[in-house]
Amino acid sequence: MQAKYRKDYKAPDFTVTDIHLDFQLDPQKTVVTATSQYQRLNPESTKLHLNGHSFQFSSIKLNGQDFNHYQQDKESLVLDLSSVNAEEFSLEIVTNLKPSENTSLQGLYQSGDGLCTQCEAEGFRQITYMLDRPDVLARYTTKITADKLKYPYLLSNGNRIASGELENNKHWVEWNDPFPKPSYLFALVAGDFDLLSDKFITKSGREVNLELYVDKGNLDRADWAMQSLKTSMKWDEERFGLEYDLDIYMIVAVDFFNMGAMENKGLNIFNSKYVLANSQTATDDDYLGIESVIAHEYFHNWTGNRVTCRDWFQLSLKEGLTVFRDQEFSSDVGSRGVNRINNVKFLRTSQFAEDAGPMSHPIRPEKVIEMNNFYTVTVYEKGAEVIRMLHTLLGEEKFQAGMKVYINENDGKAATCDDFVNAMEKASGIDLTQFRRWYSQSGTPKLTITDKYDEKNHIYKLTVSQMTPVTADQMEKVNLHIPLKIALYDDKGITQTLLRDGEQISDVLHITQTEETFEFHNIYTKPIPALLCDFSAPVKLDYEYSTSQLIKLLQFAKNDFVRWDVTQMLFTEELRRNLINYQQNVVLDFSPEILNALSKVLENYQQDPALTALILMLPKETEFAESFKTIDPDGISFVRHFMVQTIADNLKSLLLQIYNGINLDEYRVTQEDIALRSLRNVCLSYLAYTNLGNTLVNKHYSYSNNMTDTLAALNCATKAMLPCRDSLLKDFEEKWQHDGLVMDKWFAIQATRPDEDVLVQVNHLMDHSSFNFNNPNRVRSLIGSFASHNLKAFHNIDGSGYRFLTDILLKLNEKNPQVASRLIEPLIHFSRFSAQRQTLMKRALERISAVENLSKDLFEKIEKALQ
Ligand code: B3K
Ligand code: ZN
Repeated sequence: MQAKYRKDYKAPDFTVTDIHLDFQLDPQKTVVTATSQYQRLNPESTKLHLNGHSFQFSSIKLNGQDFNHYQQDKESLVLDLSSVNAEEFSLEIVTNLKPSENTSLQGLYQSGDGLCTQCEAEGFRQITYMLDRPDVLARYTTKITADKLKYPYLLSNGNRIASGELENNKHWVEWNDPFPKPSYLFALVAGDFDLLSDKFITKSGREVNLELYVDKGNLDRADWAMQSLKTSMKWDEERFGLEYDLDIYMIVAVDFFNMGAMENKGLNIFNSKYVLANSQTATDDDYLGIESVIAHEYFHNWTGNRVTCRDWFQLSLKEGLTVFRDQEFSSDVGSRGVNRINNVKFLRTSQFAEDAGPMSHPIRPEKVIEMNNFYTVTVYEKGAEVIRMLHTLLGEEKFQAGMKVYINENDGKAATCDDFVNAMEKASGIDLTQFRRWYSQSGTPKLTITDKYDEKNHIYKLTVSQMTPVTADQMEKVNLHIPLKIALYDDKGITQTLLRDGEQISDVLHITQTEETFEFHNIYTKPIPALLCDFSAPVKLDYEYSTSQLIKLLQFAKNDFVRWDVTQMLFTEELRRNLINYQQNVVLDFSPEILNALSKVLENYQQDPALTALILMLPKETEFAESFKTIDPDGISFVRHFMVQTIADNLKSLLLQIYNGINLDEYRVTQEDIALRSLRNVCLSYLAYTNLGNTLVNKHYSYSNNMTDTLAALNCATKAMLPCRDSLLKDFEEKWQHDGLVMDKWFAIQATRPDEDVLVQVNHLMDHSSFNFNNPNRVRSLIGSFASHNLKAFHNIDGSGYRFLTDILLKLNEKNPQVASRLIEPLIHFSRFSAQRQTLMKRALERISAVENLSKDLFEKIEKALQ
């Protein structure tokens, strides 16, 4: 299969300035007539390569005349224009589509009773032949005709400009989007919905109509999304000075969707998971997730739509930046510390693993077979970290000045990552030459730090060396420009001023060399260093902290992230030590100092309940696994369970006191209440393992007036295998079986049960009336949770987990390759498992790679893994 390389980019020979799309909608046969105005940009060029597949090609006309100088193959139509002299011409192309049979959920497809599109990255070419590349920007008008009863709403990008009634119960609506855009931002929706309308007045006084479309009967779950949209619009004006540009902004929630949401111009299409919420159906995390995805898609209007990407290798230009923007939004409207910790948790588990595995790539990839495989945690989350480092190096004011330059110089254009860094450099005057390497180098750098205290001269020295390990895609590594934010504390927890030769210096050290030493003067006692405050760079840290240093930082560090991070180090060390005990058949033990430190944190919970909850949460098995060269699933599971049990036994009375002391009657989605709920539920998650467990959890479930608490109880009952669990699971199922979105939570819990026979259960559940193999949300919650979050069962040494996933992947390869390609991830990371498991995993991959019609998506990953 053909790979594309970043270095081969060539500006297009032709472009489209205007396109008119006519859709005669029908789920069995939709007729699309695309009339486009083409311009020849390269006077030498006589061949026009159009992309297109998976439709029935009906006809083509050039300047209104039938045209037959073309060659057609599986994925394109190549027009021979040697006889066409004009620099501008029109093409009218007619295609026929079958949305009801399109299970790939790309292009035009059916979701429930409605029809919708997904065009990013290369889905537009499943609708008609087109120059389907992001650097071809055209003005779109779209006329949609359909049955009036089945499809009362006909939506597309931009403004509604005309509509009318036809015979046979049909009607039509025409849309015009005044902003030129690439084809990947095109969208169409047709269906019957409930509509929530609102308004937003922009800072310059323009009125914008906000329309949120949800399935009939779901209006009571739409308010939070609408509120989140308005908060996002206001925030973007205040923090980035960016105002919305059309008179209407629409969001449609659909049940069948491959990812979270899509930022189509003026018409966002969302996975209903990221729209629908009320206290009975959604957890606090769901609420926060919705707020951030609504914000993310809205922010794309400027970073993605008005300024788009020149080619798909530049994806992080819009995604890294927009993730950074949504993270900043969540931190401004919620808790900065909590957001930072959760983002780092995700980055460390998923992105670090990706960079250490067969799919390792820089945030701006060099080589791609299937573009959909590169919507990765590296491009998104590491991409956002790179933007965050720029923000740290420049400071808010210069960063915002850089944003202005970037937007002004690139508005209406397709830009590159270099354009962005150039704008930052121009506005700030800061040299970013070395920093640019973050865009082309993959892998997680490691900072090794040692220190020396010179008691006589009161000088403290930190020696920092950097090294990026070789990755699957790249043998040679160079030094990066890494901002390292530090703080020094004395033994009592007093922050030491950072001085050099009497002058105060920045707390951000610029690491640029293989090894360098930084001196701090006037330090009168040996300090305890807090390193990588706020996780100032996406790196691994190697500094030999003693347990007592870590405990002190946990007690007095000013930085929330640092307090959480040192606890992670303490937990990881405990696990590592005990894993050796386990493997050598020695009794396990838990350090009393750590238990003591944890109880102090709990005693002071009122200072910061949210942070207390995060500190107390033991890393998941999969999170622990991340710190091992060779992963022992059974050992990690055993030792982690021991740790939970020990904390529960030793801190029981304190946990119970806090649990009982937190009373929240009414359910409110406020930062304070979310924090208290999460702390109370963390307490419960330990108490579940004590003799009070069954009573407490049962009560927690029956008194709950919201999904957060209900789900917490269900989780505790399942993980601790309490006697009440079957009745709770049954009760939940009876109450929610009509609602797939809510049942996803139940499926995920079932898939991560600690029971030996969990795989039998999972297989069983695929026949459950709420399960639907064609719905990506269902597949991810049941099968994805099993493969990615049930470490022990998936990696069962009998190979049953691998065989199960393989069978599923073979089915999905044909139906929905994008979902298959996400699901295969745990299988391609075999190199960190024992030889016996590796053999089984490789065999599974070989079985998949042997099938006919292997999708590009799976081919690319399997090939890299087996290389
Ligand atoms: N831009 C879309 C993702 C498209 C994924 C295509 N496979 C959503 C987002 O990042 O906002
Ligand atoms: Zn995005």
